Amino acid sequence: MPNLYNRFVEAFAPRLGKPFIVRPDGSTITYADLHAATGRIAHLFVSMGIKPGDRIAMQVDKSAEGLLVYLATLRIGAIHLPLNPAYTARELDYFLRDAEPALFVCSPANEPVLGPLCREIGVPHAMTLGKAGDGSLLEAAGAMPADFATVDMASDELAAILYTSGTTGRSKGAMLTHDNLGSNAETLVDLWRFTRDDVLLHALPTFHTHGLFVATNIILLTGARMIFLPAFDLDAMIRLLPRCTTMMGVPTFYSRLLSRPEFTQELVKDVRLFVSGSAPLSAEVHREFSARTGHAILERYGMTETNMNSSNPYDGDRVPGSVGFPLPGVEIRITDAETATPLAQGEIGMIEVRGPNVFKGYWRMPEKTAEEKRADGFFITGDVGSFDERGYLFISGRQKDLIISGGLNVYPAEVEALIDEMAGVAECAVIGVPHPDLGEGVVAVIAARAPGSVEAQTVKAALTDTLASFKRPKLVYVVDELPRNAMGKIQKAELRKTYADSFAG
Ligand code: MLC
Ligand code: AMP
Repeated sequence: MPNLYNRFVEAFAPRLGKPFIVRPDGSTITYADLHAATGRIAHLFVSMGIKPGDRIAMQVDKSAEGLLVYLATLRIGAIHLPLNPAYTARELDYFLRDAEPALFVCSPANEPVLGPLCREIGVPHAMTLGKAGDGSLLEAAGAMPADFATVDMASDELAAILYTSGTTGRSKGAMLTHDNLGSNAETLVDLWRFTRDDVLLHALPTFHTHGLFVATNIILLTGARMIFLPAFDLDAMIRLLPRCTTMMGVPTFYSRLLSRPEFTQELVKDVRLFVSGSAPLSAEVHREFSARTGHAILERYGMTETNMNSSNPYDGDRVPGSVGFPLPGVEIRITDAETATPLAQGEIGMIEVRGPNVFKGYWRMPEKTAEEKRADGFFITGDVGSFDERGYLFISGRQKDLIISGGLNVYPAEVEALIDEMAGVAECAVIGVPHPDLGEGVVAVIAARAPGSVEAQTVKAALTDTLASFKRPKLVYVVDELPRNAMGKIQKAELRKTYADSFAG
């Protein structure tokens, strides 16, 4: 039973003829289809020699079939490793060498570049999966039998590895167990009152915790259905929301919906729950949304390493600007970042989390795991916040040097390292400043070696092939020198003030 897939089967078995996925064109994948297709893919993987514990890495455009690959991976006891399609070949090179997958699945269009990369690195198998289910993977799986005995797993064995960048150096693979994912999804089903009658509008990417584990696992655990968009599409969302009972999104989804006059209370009269997370939802958007629709968005707080930690209540006040209460079974404490001493209610400090939701550790980086997990099992999130007198958690900042742009994380250190290497650059600082659509926008401030030695356009162009597009600075400023404090450290806070209005208006 601890295999997460078996938890799903228990929930959806009475619903085999019902849709799991409805595409915008009306076509469906029923639970019976899901079970048969994942059985075929599982047989294919086993026939290729893929074993429990092996990694199956995947960088594909969003598709329902991609979710079937995730589920088949679980069924054979292998480890799902999804990668953002925006990553460049340079970024992929690192992930493939670090994770040493047994199989890499890419989109057919990328095969000419990524097939040879896999051969060079020594990845044993490469297959393709296109947006429409085309490609070699499903073609080969089609010849396999549908019945497959899902492999038993211990609850602390790995189900997935999701890479997160770090404040220094290399990206780290967060290792998530079957129980991390299963326990968290079960808690959320109860807390957010999901039932088989729910219809979720799914417009998030499926390579991150939010769209993959929170949204999809909840639906699988209730035998409900999702209307599944192949990409973020505001027109389609407005068209489809009247058929939905619930939606999950990053704050940008909500501010974009509000930008449309046709987004009204009447349009969403059958929706019972809007959930926001992955980045701070501004109190202003929360209030405007309530005024427009009568719905208080339910904001929750999570991380790749911990799944979901806290949530505003289903019943009761959903407080703008707060991420709510610790989830049942999850402990959250606020500590002094230096001494690790727990702080009193109301005091601002490091947010630490402990519970069945917290990951097993970083892939092949025991020293990094030890740095971020305390001996008593609490994980140091890098987020800073406090509890109010009613027990609501407020996140007031981040101790980690991280930018969250449209719900996607950008670590300045990674971008700075690439810019610092460029000709004519003395040094640079990459900062996040307020962005009306994305929450924070990435800005690079560069000190030139000599007047005219570097140009903003050249820097932007040089990053095109090396860095995923969402990480690239939207604005580049070239200056004579960067502000420093008495210790000689670049003053990023000062730069954030100077460039605060860069995206205004
Ligand atoms: C796209 N672009 C972005 C961007 N998304 N730039 C900065 N930040 C982003 N988030 C760039 C593209 O590279 C492109 O650049 C241009 O913007 C237009 O691209 P697009 O694909 O048309 O953008 P769009 O579809 O509008 O996407 C925006 C978005 C998307 C906000 C809908 O980024 C999104 O779905 N974000 C959600 C991310 C997510 O799921 N996060 C959860 C992490 S899990 P160019 O230069 O090519 O024109 C987590 C834990 C938790 O954090 O608690 O949930
Ligand atoms: P990721 O590494 O992509 O999982 O991003 C996790 C980070 O997103 C957290 O450490 C927080 O900084 C941030 N985050 C997630 N949810 C929220 C939220 N509701 N409010 C503020 N920040 C959030």
